[in-house]
Amino acid sequence: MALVEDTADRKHNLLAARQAYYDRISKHDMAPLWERLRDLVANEPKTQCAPAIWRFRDVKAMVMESAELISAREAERRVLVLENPALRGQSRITQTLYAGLQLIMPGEIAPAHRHTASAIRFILDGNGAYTSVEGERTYMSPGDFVLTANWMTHDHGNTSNQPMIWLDVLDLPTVNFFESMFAEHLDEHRQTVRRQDGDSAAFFASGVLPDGAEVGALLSGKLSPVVNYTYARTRPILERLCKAGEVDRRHGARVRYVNPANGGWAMPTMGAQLALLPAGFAGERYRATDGTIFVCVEGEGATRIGDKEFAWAPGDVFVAPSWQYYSHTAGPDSVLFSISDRPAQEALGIWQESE
Ligand code: 1HN
Repeated sequence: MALVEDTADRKHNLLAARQAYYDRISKHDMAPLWERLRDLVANEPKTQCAPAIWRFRDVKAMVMESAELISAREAERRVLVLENPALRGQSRITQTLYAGLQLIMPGEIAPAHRHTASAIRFILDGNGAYTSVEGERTYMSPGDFVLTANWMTHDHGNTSNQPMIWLDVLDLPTVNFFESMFAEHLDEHRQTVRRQDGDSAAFFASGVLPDGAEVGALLSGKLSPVVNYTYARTRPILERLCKAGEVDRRHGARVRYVNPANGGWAMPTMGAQLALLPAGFAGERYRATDGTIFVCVEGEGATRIGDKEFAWAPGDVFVAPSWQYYSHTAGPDSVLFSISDRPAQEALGIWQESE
């Protein structure tokens, strides 16, 4: 009996001594690793991020309302940030990616600027607004995937008679994590247009190259030369994949957006894909370490993420956190766009997937 008390006593003294020691070393900006190790090195990814969905039919009216309160010019970019419900206040949809819904009204301009963060636009609604990227002005339609890479000057405008809404995804949390953000504004609101709409895709993603093109830079480049991967070009390829029987059990008939010169991801920090889930598709479960943002482009279906089920329809944006199982089912033929930080994780050698 006495022995047990003695042990408990000694344990108590030891804990008190440790705590006193921790307090002392803390004053010198040091901490005991052994108290932290479990949090620092988990046996498998423990995501801070929650699965979530933003349904277009619920949020469109709120996005439209913002036009009555602020102009695109005053806002610089009139965007409602999609904040992961578990990461509120951090302007992010996953730990590494920012996402937002941007509205540009007829006649409006979003002024020219550039920054070290890379951006993509994925068009949800409206037709005929443009973005200009490094001298190429591209008019955009739903399903178009548009790149604004690191340090490329970009401005947007809407010369159509309808509002346009698109999804922006930027690697802002990643760039800010590395504390490597720079940004600058152009004197002119609109940059000079030096190329025809579609030049970059025609010149660099068509199986021919302009004679005299600098192939070396293209091949080694981490960056695709293409500005707009239009839905009109990509969608029929999904149909062909289906007909060719190339339907993945988990992902459907899927393509990735690449740098056409070398087959690598279109950008170094973010990787995007487009998938056709044939009518009645019941996908097998899958998980990977890249938390992934999905957008429904066509059709309707549902995605089970962890123990939650999210029904989706066109324009809906949803997010599957790192290492959580997900599986898709589709009603009619359905198209899902997806984007994640996979290229960054692959470059660092830390990306993993499992069934
Ligand atoms: C940006 O440049 C755009 O160009 C959209 O449309 C959203 C969010 C944070 C920083 C820069 C755009 C942005 C952004």
